[in-house]
Amino acid sequence: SSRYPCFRTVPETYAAAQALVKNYPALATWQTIGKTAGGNPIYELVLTNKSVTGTKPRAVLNSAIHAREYATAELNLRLAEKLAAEYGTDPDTTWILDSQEIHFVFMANPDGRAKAETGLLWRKNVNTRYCASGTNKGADLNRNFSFGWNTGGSSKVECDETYMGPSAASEGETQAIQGLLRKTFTDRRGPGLTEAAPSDTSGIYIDIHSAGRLNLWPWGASKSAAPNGAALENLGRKFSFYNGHDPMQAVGLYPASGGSDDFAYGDLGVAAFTFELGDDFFESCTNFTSDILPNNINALKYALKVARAPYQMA
Ligand code: 0X9
Ligand code: ZN
Repeated sequence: SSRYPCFRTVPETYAAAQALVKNYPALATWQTIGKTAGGNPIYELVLTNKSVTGTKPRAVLNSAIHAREYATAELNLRLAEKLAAEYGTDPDTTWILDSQEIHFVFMANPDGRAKAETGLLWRKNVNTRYCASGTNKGADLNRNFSFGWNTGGSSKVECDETYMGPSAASEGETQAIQGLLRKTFTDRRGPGLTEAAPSDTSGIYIDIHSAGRLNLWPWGASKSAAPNGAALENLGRKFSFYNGHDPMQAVGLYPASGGSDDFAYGDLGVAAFTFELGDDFFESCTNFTSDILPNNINALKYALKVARAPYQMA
């Protein structure tokens, strides 16, 4: 956008995704996964070599669930563009797209993002039912997921930045992501159960946020270690090797319930991480291009390579 020149707007992002489908029809699919509070569609892009059929392990990469976290959607889109462009020449990428399905949600909160693009420091969705007489309308989508909803670190006050919503998964945006995760990761094993077989539909979920340079893993609402917290920590530390982020259990940032990471891990038994990119919501083009983008592309590519490793055991 003109205000933030390194970060494409909602319509620019959708146009770029549709261009991928047009230019790489053997790899790319663009489809609707749900609707926002304002009635607008929420989309996903799927990348995989469609001529290799059969059940493949999956990865879901989500971004911009918090409206003002600009660098997150651009990173996610740049990764998709890079994977499509280097398929057939880069051996890692060719392996990733032959053997796995990668699901990208670039704009998980497009109404909120469009509002942020008008110059506001917007975080929540734009559900005008909440905070009707105030200005800070909407719910914090990363407090609205149904696993462990309302178990601390989220607000019941409608005008607050971390308003959890009136009930678990009350928001269309939350329902879209939960629905995508449930349909993509069909095991529904929940935490503490058995290791996945390599041929099943498990994989990895990464929710991309900013800021703070952190790689976070569940739990985010409870101080207790996740059932396979040691394996999650091990993987989080490997991501840190690529992106330079500090690795920690999400609760170490602050306790917050109803996050999408805890849902993916707790409800579905999928290895789940939250990346917090960079130092600010508005990164300079220099920081983004020279640091955040290349280092996190490497971390995410590594994540896609190991998505079918037994880390998804929960
Ligand atoms: O508070 C959040 O939702 C995330 N940080 S942010 O500054 N981008 O708002 C962190 C979420 C970590 N995960 C959980 N607490 N479940
Ligand atoms: Zn965030």
